[in-house]
Amino acid sequence: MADALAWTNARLATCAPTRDHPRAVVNATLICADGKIRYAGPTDEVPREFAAELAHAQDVGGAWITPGLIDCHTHLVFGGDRSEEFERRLEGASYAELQAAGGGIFGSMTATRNADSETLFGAAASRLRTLAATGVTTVEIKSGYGLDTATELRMLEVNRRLQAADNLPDVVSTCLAAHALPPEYSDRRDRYIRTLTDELLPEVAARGLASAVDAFGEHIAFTADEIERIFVTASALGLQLKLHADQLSNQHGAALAARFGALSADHLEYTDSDGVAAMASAGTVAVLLPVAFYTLRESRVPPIAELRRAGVPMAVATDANPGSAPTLSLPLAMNMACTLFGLTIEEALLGVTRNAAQALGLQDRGTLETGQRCDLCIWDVERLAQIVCWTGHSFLKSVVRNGVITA
Ligand code: DI6
Ligand code: FE
Repeated sequence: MADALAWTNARLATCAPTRDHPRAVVNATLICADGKIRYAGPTDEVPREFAAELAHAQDVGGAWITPGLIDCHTHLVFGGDRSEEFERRLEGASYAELQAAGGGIFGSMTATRNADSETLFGAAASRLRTLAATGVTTVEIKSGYGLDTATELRMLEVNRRLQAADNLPDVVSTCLAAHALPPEYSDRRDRYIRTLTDELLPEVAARGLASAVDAFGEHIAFTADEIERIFVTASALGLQLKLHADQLSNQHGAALAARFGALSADHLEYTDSDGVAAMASAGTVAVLLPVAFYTLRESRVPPIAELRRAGVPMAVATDANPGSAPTLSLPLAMNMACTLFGLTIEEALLGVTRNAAQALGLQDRGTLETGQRCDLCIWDVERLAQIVCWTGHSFLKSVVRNGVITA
């Protein structure tokens, strides 16, 4: 078989949903060709057609193989730096106060508007490489620091260049122009929403610059009515939906996202039982962002037990951004999801693989199953919990993206 790669004497965390197959396969072999997984299962059941591949398979000495990690919520394209706000928060200022004083998202907005595309691209590519070194093979990137038509489009064009670049994780692009009301519209809220629905979103859809539209539903951002208008337009344009929901207060964002059939509702610290029930019936994924919770020293955790009981799929992401989640490590987010939110190791792993793929509407990745894209990580660990338990150390032995060994 052309371009075949094979690993044997492995342990597989398949992350597959099938009941009749154990999620962990020991004494396993994984064979990929033409960028796709051709076989992932017990070595003694490898079909005869793969005899040649098996003969040349690399013995990984019992190492664990997981799907390539998927970071399904980031804000990686931005100008400037907000470490000064970090210092202000150490002195007691709150995130909302900093934003009210023209900082927060507005600080990044000014720096992003003032940065040229080359600078934005170079900085984002460098951040993507750092994320990739933690095992990430797919990354979602939101716009949302332009907050005017020209700069939002420019951010999404940077996403497009990142998608086309070699040697970077696969990029999924989301339009988050409804991230905050820009100062020049402070007394014209309706006008800003109309700019999005009548001007920006149609152009984003026509040019295929994003596959989804996101919004920040919060007292410091947009109301439910405003988000509804954006969602109605985005849906009609064939774009998928996501929502920053109930992060700082209960705005009934989870229920709103579910009502529109959104792929995911993200944050969810203040989501109530009705929100959880609505997400469960709509199949909306709960994206947990514990690094933002940690950075802002929040005290209220998302309703994990209820989400679990209702069977809502839970994903875990970095929320990588210069303000509320300055990190470029997805394993750190997994660690915090366990330590701060009480997820199990298996939930954290499913949260950055199968459930993260679902949060992005991607069906071709997130599990180690025949026919899936060959995105995988090989970990030099005895137990998967080691990956999550340790911070600041990488157990990665190798990363394969789209059938190509990248690390
Ligand atoms: N919630 C977040 O966690 C990010 N956006 C949002 O609506 C933070 C964005 C930032 O602080 O720059
Ligand atoms: Fe975010």
